[in-house]
Amino acid sequence: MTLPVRKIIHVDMDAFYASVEQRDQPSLRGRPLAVAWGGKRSVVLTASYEARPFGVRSAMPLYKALERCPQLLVVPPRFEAYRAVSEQIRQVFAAHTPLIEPLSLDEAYLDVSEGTGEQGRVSATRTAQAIRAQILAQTGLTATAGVSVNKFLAKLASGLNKPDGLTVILPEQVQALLDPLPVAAFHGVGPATAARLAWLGIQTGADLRLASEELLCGQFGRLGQHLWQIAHGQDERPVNPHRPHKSMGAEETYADDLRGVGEVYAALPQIAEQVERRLRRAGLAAHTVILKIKFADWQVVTRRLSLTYPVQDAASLLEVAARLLTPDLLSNRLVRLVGLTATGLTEPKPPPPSLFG
Ligand code: TTP
Ligand code: MG
Repeated sequence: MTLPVRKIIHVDMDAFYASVEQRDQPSLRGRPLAVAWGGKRSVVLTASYEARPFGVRSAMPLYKALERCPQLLVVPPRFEAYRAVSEQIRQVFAAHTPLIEPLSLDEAYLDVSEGTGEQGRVSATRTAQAIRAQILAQTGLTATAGVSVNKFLAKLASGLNKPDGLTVILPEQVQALLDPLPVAAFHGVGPATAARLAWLGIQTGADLRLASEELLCGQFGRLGQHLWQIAHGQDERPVNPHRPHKSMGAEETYADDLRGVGEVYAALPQIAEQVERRLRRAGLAAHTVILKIKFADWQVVTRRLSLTYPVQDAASLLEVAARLLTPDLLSNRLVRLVGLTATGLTEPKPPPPSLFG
């Protein structure tokens, strides 16, 4: 049985917060710009395309960005403006399909397999072009789109030709495109998985594609099957229209059980960084942090702490986790899994000087 071929579009606004600022303040146009809160823990939320050749990147500490680009202009974020644009682009999407999955304020997947027009199925490429043109007309901002047969390939496509681009990945191009990519470029591969794959001698898309499905499933369970499939350009994940995030988390299961507060604490930074990445991508911060521990006997305990300021960065998440991780929580038991979840999600606010005063 062959499944019907889907048509998926991934739309991503270019240098989103920075472009909105440049649109609204003409003096910022054509100049290297970072959007960032001021202050000690300040990081770059995004950089304009003029700043990127200097090596200024999202999530970089602001002081480092200023070292790389001393003439960098810095403005604080204005989330009401970004939310308003986000609303406008979602209305543009909705004119083309009801199957819209927003990933963040500036990014969404669209399933346009079924044409909405009288004429029935329409070309996904033409739909993507129309969406880009309508976004520009209505918001004054450029968007980049990727078109392909599934979510993974559509997102990969949009990343190939930024800013203000449109890329189509056809099925016959998939293997040549995926084979040379590092495994970290594949959906579902975080730093821990990348390290375990490297240990197995799997570094590239080609290595992943040629690995046996049994090996990957044996090592990674369901994730292994997913990895094998996406290395073959297969991704059956549907475009899921209703997905407001209530929480975001990351967890890690250890091949060798952890013993004691010290070993668990040492495991936390990597997990906190993953949670930070997810929060950043969604443009969200957390009022509450939950620490989850699963013991060797599979008993699970969780502890939570709520903060007056929402946090997003790994250092703050780690600070909270360290408060929750006390010797009595473990009481000398062996730990097989550690997780952190961020909940009470909200818009980021300027970071306080200290979380715990
Ligand atoms: P992205 O789409 O990742 O980046 P971008 O739109 O700024 O640039 P690109 O042209 O490469 O797509 O993120 C969208 C917005 O989300 C970004 O403008 C600001 C916010 N964001 C953060 O606040 N922190 C982050 O670390 C990242 C990656 C994004
Ligand atoms: Mg973007």
